[in-house]
Amino acid sequence: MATNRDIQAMLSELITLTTLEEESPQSFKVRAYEKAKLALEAHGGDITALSAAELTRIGGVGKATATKIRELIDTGTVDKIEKLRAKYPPEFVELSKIPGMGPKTLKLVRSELGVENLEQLRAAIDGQRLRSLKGLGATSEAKMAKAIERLGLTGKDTRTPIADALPLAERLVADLEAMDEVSKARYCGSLRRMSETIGDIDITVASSKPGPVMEAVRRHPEAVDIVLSGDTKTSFLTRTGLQVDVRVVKASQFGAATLYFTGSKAHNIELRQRAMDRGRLLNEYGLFEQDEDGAAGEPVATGTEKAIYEALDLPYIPPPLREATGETSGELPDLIQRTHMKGDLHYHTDRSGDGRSSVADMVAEAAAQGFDYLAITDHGEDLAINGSTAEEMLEHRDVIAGIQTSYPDMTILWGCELNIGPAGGLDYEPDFRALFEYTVASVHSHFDQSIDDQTRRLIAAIEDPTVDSIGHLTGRYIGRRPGIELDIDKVLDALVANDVALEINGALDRLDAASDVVRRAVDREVKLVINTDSHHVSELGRMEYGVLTAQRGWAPRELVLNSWPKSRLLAWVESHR
Ligand code: DGT
Ligand code: CA
Ligand code: CA
Ligand code: ZN
Repeated sequence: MATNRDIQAMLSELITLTTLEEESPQSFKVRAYEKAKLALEAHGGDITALSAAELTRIGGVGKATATKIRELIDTGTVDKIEKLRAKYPPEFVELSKIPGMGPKTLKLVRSELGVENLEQLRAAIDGQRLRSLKGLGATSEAKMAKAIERLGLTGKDTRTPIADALPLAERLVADLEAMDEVSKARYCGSLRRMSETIGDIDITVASSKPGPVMEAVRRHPEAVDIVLSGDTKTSFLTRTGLQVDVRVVKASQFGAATLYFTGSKAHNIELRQRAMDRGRLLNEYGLFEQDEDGAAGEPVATGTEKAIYEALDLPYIPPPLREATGETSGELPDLIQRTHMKGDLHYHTDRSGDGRSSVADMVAEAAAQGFDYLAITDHGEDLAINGSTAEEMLEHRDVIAGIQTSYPDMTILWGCELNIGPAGGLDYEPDFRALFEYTVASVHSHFDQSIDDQTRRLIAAIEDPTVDSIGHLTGRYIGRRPGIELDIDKVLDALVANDVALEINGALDRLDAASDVVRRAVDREVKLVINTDSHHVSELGRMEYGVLTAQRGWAPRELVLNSWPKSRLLAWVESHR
């Protein structure tokens, strides 16, 4: 049975494939699919119950799109997509992620140079064959080589961005947990540790009946290719070639198994050594007393990770910290937790061109999270069609003030997401900018400058007295667009000197600042702020991912300003004005 999510996935694929077919992301057909996708997302209800005629009554959904949606629901496939897939295999589609590889260029390298995949593209670049093509030169060749390198695209062992792997893993876990035979299921591995890219997904299931569980996994709609079919372990590939390993263990050994399969390998080695130092053995089945002959004897702890850590004289170590970077040897910080978060300070409404929910709905959703404060930060005027003029922002202020009266317990700040221009300039006149009650300044353009220029650019924005925080530091999209290059030490020093906060953006394709940057920021006591950057009411769950990324950077509660009580947060904001 197709779900709303399948329909969204189908439309995403149609957008990608049709962009290639029509040789432009601006083509009429591509725009129609994009409009339909946004309209259905905003619609919210169960789409699968609607007829084609009812679908077209949702504004934004055209007749051709409605027919394809019904085709997916009724037959499980869409003929048009099958045809396009045959013409554009996944390894070819993947090339479109490379900056500079627009659909026209892709078509050209395919027809002129026979390039079908990354290996062949690399060879063409190495052989300086790209520069012979119309519209390309030595410079674009060099840029592309660099982009391939920085995106981490490596052909066969391509890693999957967390934004693609996590929703899939959550869905698989939910499907497994729904089975009567399953008592618990959890995704482990690099995904649970919040790595930015994932080699494969590791799922551990607690069940006393592995047979039916393995059968369900083999029949799962995501499993298009079974690579290993065992009694307690099944591995399969998804349509995009991502491998999923599912292992079944006894409920009494679930903790030991999830500990082992969460890794990292280096963390496991430290734990095993610690066990040996205590005359014990640690493996994927549990922590055991060691017999005289060195074999595993009486179990000490097996059922939960917490019990095993305790028996090793360690506090519970949250998965994002399990990287063998000091977590088993010293004190852990008083780590930030999701339950500490008291507000969101980077938040859009449909005042922004790319915002998709009304200000009333967005505020209601924030209040439903129990937030004590909220900063509405729609885009400044320099962001072309997505931005707002000064007059529009003033009207918006009145709208927000009107809504504020209905939420006496939540303080709503009238804010702005300022655009950091190519040389560090910001939107509006300084006097007008100073009116905003809170600002986040971010890079949205000019990704190709030198590291020195980018560093100067960021520091200029940080030094501007109207800036409270820096949003998504590098502007990267994991696996799709490398961010700007920065001298991180200099930027962090400027943040401290100007008491400007560094955002950890919870959008899964951003997770920016990255956890390694966060850890360096924590060393310098840079103030942090964890935000969702929501553009739609469905996006507030990103707070959890932001918090996990902050944990991965060892962020203590004290440094995260939107975990502070309202009075303290407002005093800090006030001190900046
Ligand atoms: P990935 O999949 O490359 O993103 O990274 P992981 O960390 O998910 O690695 P994976 O899938 O190869 O293995 C999952 C976990 O299983 C790993 O984090 C730790 C554990 N593990 C796997 N092989 C070994 C091993 O040889 N020794 C130890 N101690 N642990 C292992
Ligand atoms: Ca893995
Ligand atoms: Ca694995
Ligand atoms: Zn934003």
